[in-house]
Amino acid sequence: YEQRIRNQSFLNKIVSAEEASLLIKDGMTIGLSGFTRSGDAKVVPIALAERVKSSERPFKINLFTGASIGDEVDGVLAEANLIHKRLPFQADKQLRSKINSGDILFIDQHLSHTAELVRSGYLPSIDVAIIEAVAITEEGGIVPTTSVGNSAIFAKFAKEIIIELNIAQPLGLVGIHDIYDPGARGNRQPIPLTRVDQRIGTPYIPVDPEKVKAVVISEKLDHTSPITEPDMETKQIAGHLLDFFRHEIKVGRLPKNLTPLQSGIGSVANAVFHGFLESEFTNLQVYSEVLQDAVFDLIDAGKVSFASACSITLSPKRAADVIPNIDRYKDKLILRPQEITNHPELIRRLGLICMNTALEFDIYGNVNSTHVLGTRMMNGIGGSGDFARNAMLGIFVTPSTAKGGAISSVVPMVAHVDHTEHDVDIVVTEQGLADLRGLAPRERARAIINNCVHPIYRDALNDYFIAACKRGGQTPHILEEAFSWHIRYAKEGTMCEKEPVKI
Ligand code: 0RQ
Repeated sequence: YEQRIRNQSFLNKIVSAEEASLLIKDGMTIGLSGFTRSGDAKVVPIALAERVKSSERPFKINLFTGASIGDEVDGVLAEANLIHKRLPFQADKQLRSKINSGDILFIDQHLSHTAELVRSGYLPSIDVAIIEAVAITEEGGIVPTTSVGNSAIFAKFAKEIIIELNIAQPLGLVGIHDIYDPGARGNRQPIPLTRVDQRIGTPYIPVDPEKVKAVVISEKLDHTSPITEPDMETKQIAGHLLDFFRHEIKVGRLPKNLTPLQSGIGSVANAVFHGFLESEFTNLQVYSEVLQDAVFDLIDAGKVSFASACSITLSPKRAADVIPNIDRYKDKLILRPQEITNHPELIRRLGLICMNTALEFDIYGNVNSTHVLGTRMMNGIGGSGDFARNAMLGIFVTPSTAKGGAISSVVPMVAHVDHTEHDVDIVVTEQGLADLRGLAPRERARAIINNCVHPIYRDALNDYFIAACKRGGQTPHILEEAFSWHIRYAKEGTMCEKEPVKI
């Protein structure tokens, strides 16, 4: 392992995953590497689950990560009832179900906030950080694999560290990371990043070697899922957005190569980036959290000149091509801590165009990204709030209906608010785009009803708005009817007043 462990003192810390898992005790708070199923610490948490499942004694941990991690850890730990409290984001079926039944406590957190909360001591202190690494430097620094997430802050504040040295990940990843710690608040200086392609830190996570109690050799790759190919609806959404960008260039509000782009994850977000492939846009830059397949397609096509993010999350097919050949992308890529990728100061300074996905939005432009029917957690707010609030253009996209037309994604009032009307500039569905900038609430409602609502719901929403305006108010509503669409869906399985529809 000499090529990967470049500090001799770490060689005699090598132990099995089972042995390392013994460092984790009941009641501890554990910080894991991993961001959107990428660079996850895996073998030690899996060994922990195996060990604890077969024991009679109750065992619970608090589990902190960068964002979602693979089902093999989140799902298994949730099923084995090992998680007391989880933060800041998740996307696992088992875990979601236990969160919604109240068996697991979940803090749904802006992804840039976790590091600040750890640093300030507002969260339980981290007992053990488990970090996946591709190498350990001469100084004893940790070189992460395909994500940085919260690993640097966990390693800094953890009492003990376990390194999962993943020898299946290529050494070509060394040099791709840029780790910068803004330090404690009170005496903090501006973050010296003014360009997407700028390096401001070290290519490894500095750690106190004394805190590293175990090094576990791993060959387990992340469990990613295939990306849903763009369909008619998502292509239409991308089309509306590209036309909007063309218009903004024409009137002189955006440069020809736009400003740096951020996009959320999922099928809609990927399709939007895909839309750039067949477009005239070139020399684009990406300053995002996650780089999905489409960003690498855009780099290959010469359309994206540089991409900065905190994780690379690819479909298995694309990963098999990109990761072993990561050297090819090295001069076009930087991976940073999520505190830096999602930092309000940098998002504002760089003038980002931020595109995230809504579950639903209302006639005034308030967005719900997280709570189905206002109560049941889907995944979490993730970085969407960090970006939307501070973006130059805060854009939310969603198909106009869900569940075959039984749900309208545009409703009188959202049943949970993640992004208030003040943070939302543009909303887009396959029906069209509403530019809300400079509009008062009553104007916003007109723009949204005219452009974004599916025809089967348009008249009903229009009727609601007209009746609400008769009651008056800065933001007119009929409070006793505001959630009637959600209530109807819960009772009758459709929001539609007429015959149940199937689109
Ligand atoms: O469920 O598959 O069971 O039918 O929600 O919807 O259309 O497949 O879209 O995969 O892009 O996910 C908002 C959840 C969208 C995601 C959300 C149902 C729909 C389907 C998924 P089924 P789609 P996507 C970067 C930024 C918040 C975090 C974020 C998300 C399922 O994008 O979690 O932006 N975003 N982070 O049927 C009830 C509605 C619905 C609905 C859709 N109004 N009511 N169900 N669905 N609309 C990433 C990070 O920060 C890490």
